[in-house]
Amino acid sequence: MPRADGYQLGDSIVALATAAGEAGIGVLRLSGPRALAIANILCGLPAARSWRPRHAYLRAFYGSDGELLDRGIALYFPAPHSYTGEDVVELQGHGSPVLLEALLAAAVAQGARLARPGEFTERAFLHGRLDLAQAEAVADLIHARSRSQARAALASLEGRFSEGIDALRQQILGALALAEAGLDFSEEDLGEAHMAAIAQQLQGVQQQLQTLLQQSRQGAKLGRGARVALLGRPNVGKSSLLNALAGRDTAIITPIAGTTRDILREEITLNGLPVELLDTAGLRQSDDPVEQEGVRRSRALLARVDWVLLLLDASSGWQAEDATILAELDAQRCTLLWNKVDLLPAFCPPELGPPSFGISARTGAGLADLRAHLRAVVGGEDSAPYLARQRHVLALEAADNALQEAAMQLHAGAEELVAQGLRDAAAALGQITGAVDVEEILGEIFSRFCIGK
Ligand SMILES: Nc1nc2c(ncn2[C@@H]2O[C@H](COP(=O)(O)OP(=O)(O)OP(=O)(O)O)[C@@H](O)[C@H]2O)c(=O)[nH]1
Ligand SMILES: [Mg+2]
Repeated sequence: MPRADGYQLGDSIVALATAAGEAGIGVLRLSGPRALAIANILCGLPAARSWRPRHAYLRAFYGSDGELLDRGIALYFPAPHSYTGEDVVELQGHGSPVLLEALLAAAVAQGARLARPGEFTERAFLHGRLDLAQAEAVADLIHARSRSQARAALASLEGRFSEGIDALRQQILGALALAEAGLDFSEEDLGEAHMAAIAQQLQGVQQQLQTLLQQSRQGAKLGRGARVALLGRPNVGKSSLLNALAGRDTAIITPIAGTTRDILREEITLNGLPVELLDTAGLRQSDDPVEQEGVRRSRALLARVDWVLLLLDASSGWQAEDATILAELDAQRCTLLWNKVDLLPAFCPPELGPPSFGISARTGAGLADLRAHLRAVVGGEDSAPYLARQRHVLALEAADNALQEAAMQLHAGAEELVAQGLRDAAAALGQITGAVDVEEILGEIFSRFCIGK
């Protein structure tokens, strides 16, 4: 199956499956029709030697010049019972980058091609070992930054998401068959009983799709994490709060207004939910072109965040500039934080609309409550039943639109268009698992994997 980018399923590919750097062991993985022949040569054996499947051999590993490189464990997984669905050999040696590079070079000298990122998993998909959503879950599991993400990615890898999609797609195809059967009698109108049967099925799938859509939105949010911006006048303590929440001195803090010019990022985890915190330049009128650019960037950021923490200075109270900033924000997606409460004997936040907290970035007062609040507003209370991607959410939305269209056309009695709507919905769902032609998106999906997976 040659592809424009030179992809050849018949190639035997090789990569280091373990991360670069020194470690206890390092694993070289070979996949393809010549995997075993190449492994035999690397182990100093005749190329045609057969191996017991899934048996751990202790073998010597030789470099391309025939020099002994290492001694380690060798495993053979014959097709189709392997990760890729092809013949796979794993050589597990000492985790020395020097040795592993030499072993890799020896495999290439014997005709193996260096695997592209994600190519092992791409082959697993092409051989039907995994569907596309499961293949994506492999990468998501590897890249998980929290236990919740890892748990949800594993659920997707185990097929929880794909099963839901497949079941729904089958039902839509069932409704389509019914609608198409009606088309054969185009002389008469669809019988009323027939119409009612289609309507009932359609209603059922629409309901199930809503559940899947809501769950996958949750899953996509867990996957990418939430993005939260710290905004406010200069000197109110935005950078101090970033450092306090992140637990390290990322941002420079000074008593000089206008210290932060660029957007600074820190990732924190709120009860399993990764949150990207963004510290911004204080919003004010300035003649300094560098600060002006910082202010412009702070404002531009607003469209791309899930939530805004508007910082206020409790010691100076509500100011006209604060009101100006608040007016620019979506009051449904922001929280008011009265910082520096340590400077006051007592503090009770005034009622201004959005939720308000008194905090001190300096002493840490109120930060535990703030974390719990933020977790609730940006992440919801529950973790997602599986991990999903924006691509999946968009496909489900497209399927939802197509089903609505089908329902409308059914109402109007346009059978031909009912069938078309159902066909479109099934195709949109098929894109998620790769059940329909997805050739053009494969490169994009697998290029984001690490090499060796
Ligand atoms: N007493 C007290 N001082 C604070 C607190 N948080 C910040 N400060 C002080 O306020 C000053 C400004 O803090 P920054 O964190 O740099 O403020 P900022 O909002 O990032 O300022 P710009 O980057 O200039 O917009 C520094 O002198 C901090 O030490 C707090 O909770 N209590
Ligand atoms: Mg700052």
